[in-house]
Amino acid sequence: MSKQQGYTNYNIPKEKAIILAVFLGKLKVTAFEEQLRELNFLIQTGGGDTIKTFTQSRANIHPKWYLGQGKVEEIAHYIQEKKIDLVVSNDDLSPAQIRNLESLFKIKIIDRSGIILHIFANNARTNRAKIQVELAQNQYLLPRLTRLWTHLSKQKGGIGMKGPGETEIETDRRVIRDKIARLKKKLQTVDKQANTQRKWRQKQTRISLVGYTNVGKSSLMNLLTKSDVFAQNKLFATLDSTTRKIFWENENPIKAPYQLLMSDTVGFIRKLPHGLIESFKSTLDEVLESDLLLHMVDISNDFFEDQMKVVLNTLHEIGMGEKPIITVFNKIDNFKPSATSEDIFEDTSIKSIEQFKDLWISKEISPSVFISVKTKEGLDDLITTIKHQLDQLTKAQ
Ligand SMILES: Nc1nc2c(ncn2[C@@H]2O[C@H](COP(=O)(O)OP(=O)(O)OP(=O)(O)O)[C@@H](O)[C@H]2O)c(=O)[nH]1
Ligand SMILES: [Mg+2]
Repeated sequence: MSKQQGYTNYNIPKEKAIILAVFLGKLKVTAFEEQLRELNFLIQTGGGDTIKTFTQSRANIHPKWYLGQGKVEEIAHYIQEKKIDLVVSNDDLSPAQIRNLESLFKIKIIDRSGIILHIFANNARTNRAKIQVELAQNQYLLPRLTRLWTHLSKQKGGIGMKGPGETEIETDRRVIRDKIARLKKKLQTVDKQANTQRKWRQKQTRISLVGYTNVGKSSLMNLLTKSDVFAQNKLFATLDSTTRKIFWENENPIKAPYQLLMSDTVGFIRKLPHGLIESFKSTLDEVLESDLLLHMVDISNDFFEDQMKVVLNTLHEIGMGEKPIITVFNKIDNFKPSATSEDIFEDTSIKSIEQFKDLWISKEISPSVFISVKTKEGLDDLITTIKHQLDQLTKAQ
């Protein structure tokens, strides 16, 4: 672990959190459960401990309370009885819903975007990432400021109350507006510097790792570039992109005609707050200028197909939908046959990774490789496929 990127919050007692979630019936139950598992993981990564999850099946989200009024009153009792610190909702709440729930619960309410922003604020290490996160945080906060929030932030820190580093979140609207303007200017200056840095790389062939959060991008980066990027079983361990030379084949850099550079980038997640995508666009320029994308997928996750869709949609949204892609299925050491859903292969029940490979490759969606960074299986194949793809691209030019 690089010292610079170590987490600092180990000694702070965990905040007791509860989750509120509406089940709208449009999703499959298993997909809803996966959302809750992921939200739980987000809370844990952010330094909280989920004590209980309250769910309710409804036709619509309640405009005033998110859940039904009776349920909300029951939750208010629970909060008081169990001395809960934090309420996290699975869906993004309107400023009015936050105000109403806060006035009843009298504790912090954070939605999914709020937790994601909090994790980003905790994990931002480089100057650029800090500015980007702080900007997104302030933009998110501006319409949501409540009197309780102002009151709480004066009392103590905790989830959602801190900006990047140790700075307390500002709760005065006017000051926040000024801050947003200042951060935007600052970001422009930093982006300009980064652009100059990127120029020297322009003649080299570049590959970017993209994918859902926690799929193993930084682990692969470390292995192939002999570097020490922070990789851990936490969400959004990486925020800023890092670019290094690829070393493989007897530990020498891959020889001409390519000087291969690889960039590791921020991971994606479903419902990534829009402000964050906006702020991180400049970091993702690295990806925009790369010749080839490695879309890394965690094949051991039951919902890897959903995760793939989120990544491809996000890439589209930021204007990178047309880049050549190699799909890299990682964690094959942990492949569970049950993980493959019937979505891709309809009635076929998948019994082994071999069978999955054959079926997937026969679909020829994009070139794909199956690897395990943990056991190093499939890495030679990955390098060969990368070279082959780059050859094809050069020929096509
Ligand atoms: N079983 C198994 N675990 C792996 C493999 N590759 C990575 N991991 C684990 O997956 C977790 C996430 O790895 P990272 O490399 O940090 O993932 P990332 O995609 O960079 O994640 P973020 O930067 O947080 O978006 C770590 O605990 C790794 O040890 C693999 O091939 N098999
Ligand atoms: Mg990473």
